[in-house]
Amino acid sequence: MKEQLEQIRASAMAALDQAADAPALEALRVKILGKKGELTAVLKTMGALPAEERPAMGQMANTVRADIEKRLEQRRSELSAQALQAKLRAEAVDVTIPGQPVQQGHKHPMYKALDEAKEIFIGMGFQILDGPEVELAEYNFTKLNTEEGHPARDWSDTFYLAEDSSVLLRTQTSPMQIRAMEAMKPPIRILAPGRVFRKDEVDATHSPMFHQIEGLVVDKGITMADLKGTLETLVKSLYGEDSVIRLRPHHFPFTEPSCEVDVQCFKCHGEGCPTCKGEGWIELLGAGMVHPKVLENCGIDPNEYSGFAFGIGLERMAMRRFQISDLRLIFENDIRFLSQF
Ligand code: 2NM
Repeated sequence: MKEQLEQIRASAMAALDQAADAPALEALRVKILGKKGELTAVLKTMGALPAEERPAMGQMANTVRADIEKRLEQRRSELSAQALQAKLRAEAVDVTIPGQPVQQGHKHPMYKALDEAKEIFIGMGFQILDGPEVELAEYNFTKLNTEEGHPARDWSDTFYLAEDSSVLLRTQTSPMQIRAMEAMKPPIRILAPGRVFRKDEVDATHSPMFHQIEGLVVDKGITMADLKGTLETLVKSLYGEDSVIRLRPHHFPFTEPSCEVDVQCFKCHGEGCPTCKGEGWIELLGAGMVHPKVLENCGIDPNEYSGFAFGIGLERMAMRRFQISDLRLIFENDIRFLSQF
């Protein structure tokens, strides 16, 4: 029996040294130390030994088991260390390999122009507002003193979303001004930039979707002089301190009096040239004193308060700012064009 135990120990040690991985180790443990294992089988024959030999054999069997278990544990940690090393080698990342250069974009020229305008108005204490593009005719027209039957409300000019013409894509950003006047108490100084929609055919100066920046100031004692000073500040910041503007009488339903604002041609300084089409002046925007009816429609007493408002086409502003000749270039998003700005 002693030889048998020695034999089991020797072959177990050799087999454990050979084992290549954790499953192989486990199979060996079952084969040698398990309930039906080699060592257990030998122990079962102990009963056949003379009584005086049993303690020594029992002790030896325990030593053999302990030796095998110790070796088993050693191999287990050796193999798991090896496995970890192999995994680390396999998953190694070479952090010294140069990266792929990232193609960096930049702001669209129209949004550069918008950001410039926003900064100028924020500097004058205006708040920037955002509003819905799908509007009620009530806000887009009626409250803006443009009653039913007015030609601006015609189906041929406006994208209506309801058969009864009550819901539409806003044709101007002024409905946002109405919402602001209803919600805020004067003094009000707001700027509402955003998309507007009109049934226009696409050409070099028209698009069914374009952007407007509308501004509104309402307070006690606001006059046309405030309007002119504010717009002069805008134009001088955009086109230079020596810029000259003029106000021409005009008509809008929501302002009275109304005007159009021109800037003296920055190329020819009023002489007349191709840039200003020989006029000497370039049309910039529409503006006026908010109509008393519009103030009233928003719950503001026109005897106590007055205000001015203006609207600028953002695309046209960007085209002038960056000398872009065709409106379609703004919307085509051709990288070869956009990367120039
Ligand atoms: C323009 C021209 C003139 C305008 C008026 C208002 C409001 F809501 F206060 F009545 N908002 N915007 C206005 C006035 C817009 O765009 C060419």
